[in-house]
Amino acid sequence: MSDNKPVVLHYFNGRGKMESIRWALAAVGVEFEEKVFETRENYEKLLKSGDLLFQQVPMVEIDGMKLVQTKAILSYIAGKYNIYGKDLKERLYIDMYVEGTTDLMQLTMSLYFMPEAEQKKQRDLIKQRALNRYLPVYEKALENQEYLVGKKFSLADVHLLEAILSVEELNADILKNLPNLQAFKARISSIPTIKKFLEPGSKRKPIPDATYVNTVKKILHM
Ligand SMILES: N[C@@H](CCC(=O)N[C@@H](CS)C(=O)NCC(=O)O)C(=O)O
Repeated sequence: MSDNKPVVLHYFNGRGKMESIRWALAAVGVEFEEKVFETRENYEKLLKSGDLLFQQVPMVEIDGMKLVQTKAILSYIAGKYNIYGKDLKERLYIDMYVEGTTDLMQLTMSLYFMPEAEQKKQRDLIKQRALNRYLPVYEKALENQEYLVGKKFSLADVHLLEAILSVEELNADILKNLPNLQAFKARISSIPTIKKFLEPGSKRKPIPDATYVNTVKKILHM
């Protein structure tokens, strides 16, 4: 089913649900192009094309297919590029860890779309959930382990690094009392493909600003 066409991502010009897909592709060293929509017209054109199975983005053109649903897209990339465990049990753990980091990142993702007055409460919630629910799980899992699952880098690792960075943007010292996660962050950030993605000029998207938030709201009639 493979072809030589480039991988093309269809999304807004910002992080959102697509950012984890950018991270995964970057981690496995796959180049991609982006078709970003800046206006409602761009978005409607894609809607009318019938290429969005559920009339939603992210959409990714890969191997002659037009994939939607973030989880499914991540699983496909992880399976295809061998970062999805060695057996069903490892895959299950990768899925569970990825769902955990997805839930945590959902909190940071929605923060930027909230009215100013509600943001303080959300920031407190993010910190509390990170420290009391999510990060301790990963800290424990990394006790005497280089990677979250098995002895090999997986989708769970790249997803966790993305989540750590998104929480650190709001709380710089969030890893203060989490030594395994500090070491993990340094280790995963130094993997050459990931190191490159972390450098300026990569396709990693910046922290959402007002322009991005307003563009998305306008396009989606939010
Ligand atoms: N379950 C889907 C949800 C996708 C989703 O909610 N996409 C938003 C943009 S981030 C969208 O297209 N919203 C327009 C709509 O739902 O009509 C996924 O994880 O990919």
